[in-house]
Amino acid sequence: PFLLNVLENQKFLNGAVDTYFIDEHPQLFMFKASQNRAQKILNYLGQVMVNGPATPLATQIPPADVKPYIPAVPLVRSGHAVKPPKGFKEILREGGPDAFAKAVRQHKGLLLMDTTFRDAHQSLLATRIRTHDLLGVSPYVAHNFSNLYSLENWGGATFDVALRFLHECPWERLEDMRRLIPNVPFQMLLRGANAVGYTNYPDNVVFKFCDMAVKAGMDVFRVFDSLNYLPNLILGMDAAGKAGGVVEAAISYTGDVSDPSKKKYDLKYYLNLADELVKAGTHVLAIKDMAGLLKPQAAKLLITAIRDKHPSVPIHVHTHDTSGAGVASMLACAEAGADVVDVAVDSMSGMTSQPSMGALVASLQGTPLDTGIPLQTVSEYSAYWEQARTLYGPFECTATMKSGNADVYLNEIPGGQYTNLQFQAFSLGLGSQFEEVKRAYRDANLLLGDIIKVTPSSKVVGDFAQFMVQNKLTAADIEARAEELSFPKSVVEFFQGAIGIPYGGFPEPLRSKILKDMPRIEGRPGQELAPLDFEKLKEDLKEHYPEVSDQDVMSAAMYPQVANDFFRIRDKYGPVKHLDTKTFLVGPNVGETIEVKIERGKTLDIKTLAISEEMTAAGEREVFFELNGQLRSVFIRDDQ
Ligand code: 3PY
Ligand code: ZN
Repeated sequence: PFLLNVLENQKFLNGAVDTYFIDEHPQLFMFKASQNRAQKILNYLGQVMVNGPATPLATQIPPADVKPYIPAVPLVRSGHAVKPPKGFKEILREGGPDAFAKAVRQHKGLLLMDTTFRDAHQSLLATRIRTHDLLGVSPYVAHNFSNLYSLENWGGATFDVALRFLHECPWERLEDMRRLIPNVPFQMLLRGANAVGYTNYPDNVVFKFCDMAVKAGMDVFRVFDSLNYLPNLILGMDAAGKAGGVVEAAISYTGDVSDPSKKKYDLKYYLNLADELVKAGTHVLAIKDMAGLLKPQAAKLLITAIRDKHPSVPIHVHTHDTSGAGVASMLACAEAGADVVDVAVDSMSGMTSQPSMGALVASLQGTPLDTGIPLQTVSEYSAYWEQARTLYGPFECTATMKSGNADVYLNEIPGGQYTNLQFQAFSLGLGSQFEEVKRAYRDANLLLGDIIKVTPSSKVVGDFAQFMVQNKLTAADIEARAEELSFPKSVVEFFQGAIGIPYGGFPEPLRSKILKDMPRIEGRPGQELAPLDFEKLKEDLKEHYPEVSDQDVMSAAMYPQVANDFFRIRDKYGPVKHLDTKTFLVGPNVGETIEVKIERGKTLDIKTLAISEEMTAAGEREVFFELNGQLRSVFIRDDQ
C-alpha cells in the first residue's frame, strides 16, 4: 500500500513544502487526544502542587502571572497566517551553502543574527526559556525578520538544559520552530568534537548528530573548539559540512590585539588561524568573542586584517556586552567589513548577553550599512520578550547582576559563565567571594598557560579558580605544592590532554608535577575513542522505554544519565512542554483555569479545584480537577 505520513516526511518537517493548505484546514489534524496524555498532565500538576517545583528554582523571584502579549501577524480570511516573506533560507534551499555564502557576502547592508532564542537566555536566564515561549513569538519572527542572516536557536547549553531542567525534547523544539519559521536560516552552536556536550565524543557520534540536526531543520553550524585546537575544529567542520549544513568555523577570541604588551594572542595568531579555517573550507568565518573582550579599536584591526586577506569569505562576529562596549564594537566590526554581527532583542540584550538589536538597527539607519529592519518591528518583538522574561524570574541573572562590568577585560570570563560564577558566589552569602573568584580566575588562567576560555576550557579555569579560593591558595602556593595537592578532575583531565592541546603547549613543570605518571593523550582526543554502537544503545534503551526514537538515542549518546531521567519523566508526565511557563514552574493556583493546547485543534481546559487535607494510608493526597468540564482526580504521594 501507498503510505504517506507527513509527520515522517523530512521535506514537510523542514518546512520545505507549502503547508498552507494544512494551516487552513486544522480539522485534518483533529485526532482524538489520548486520555492518557491528559491524565499524565494532571499527574504533573498534582505533583508540583503537592511537592513543589519539578525543576530547581534558583532565585527568590517568582514567575510573573502574565500571558505575554503576542504581536499580530497578517492573517488570511480563514484566520490563518499568510505565508511569510522569503529570506536567506530560500537561497540556501535552492543553491546550498556556497550560494548562501555568496549572497551574504554580496548583501549591501549589515546583516544580523538574532541570538534571543539561544545565547541571550543562556547568558541571562540560565538557558531556561521554554519551547512554549519560543513558539509563541515564532510566527512574528517569520513575518517580520525574514531578512535576518539567521536565528540562533539551538546548540550550546540548550540541548542539555531542555532535557535536564525543562523536561522537553530538544529535537521536538527544533522541528516545532522549523514549522513556524520556514523562511529564516536556523543557526546552532556546535562545540566541535564536543558537539553539544562537555566532553569529546567518538567521531561517529558527532557526524550523526550533525546529520540528524540538519534533518530536523538546522542550517548554519557555528563550530568552535575551546582551545582553538585545529584538529577538533576540523572534525566539527567536516561533520557539519557532510550533513549539508553551512559551516561557520569560529575563531574564539581572547586577549586584546590592540594591546602590544599582550603577545600570545596577537594579530598574527588570529590571521594564521583564519587562513587554516578558510583552507579547511569554511563557508563563513566567525569571530567568537565569548567574553566580550573585542574592544572597538581591536575590532577594527582584526576585521580589517581578515577582510583584506580573505575578500570573498563572509565574516560573522559574535560578542557579549559584559563591559557595555558591545554596540560600539559591533559598529566598528561592521565598518571594518564584517558581513554579519550578533545581537539580541533589546529586552534580552546587554550585560552578559549580546548587544541590543534596537541600538544597532537605529545606529545604522540611513547609512550604507542600514539593516533594513524597522525600529518599530524590533520594538514590538522586544515588548513580547520583556513580558515573557518576567516568567523566568526564578532564573533571572539580575537577581545578583545589576549592570555590566568592564572588569571582564581583566578576568576574561565568558558571558554565560560570568553570571553563573557570580550567582554561585552570592548564594554562598559571601560578599567578597565573587571578587576573589574573579581574581583567582585570572591567576588560574595564567597557571594553565593563558588559554582560550570557552566551554569546556572555561570550566577548567573556573573549577581551578574555585579550588584556589576554597583552599586559600595563591598562584605561588600552587606552583610550590602542585605535587601534593589534589586538583579538581577537570584540571587534571585538561593536563592529560582530554580536551585537546592548547596553543603554545601545556605549561611545564606544572603539568609534570600534577600528572606524575598518569596517562597523557597525544593529539586529537576523539581519535582514540571507539565508535558508538547506536543499534545496541537503542536496543538497551528499548528495554525500559519501548517507544524511543532515533533522536532519543542521540540524546542518550550525548547525555546518558540526563536523557534517561528525561525519558522516565516523559513517560510519567507526558508532554509538559505544552504547559504555560508559570504553571510548569510553580503549578496552578487552586481555583485557576488553564488552557493546555496539546496538539493542533486539541485543547485541554483544566480547572484546579482542591487538594485534600487528609492523607491516604499510603501517604498520598488527592488533587481534584475539572478536565474539559468533567471531574477528575489524581493521587500524589506527599514527599514533603
Ligand atoms: C557554549 O558553548 O554554550 C557557549 O555559549 C560558548 O560561548
Ligand atoms: Zn556567546
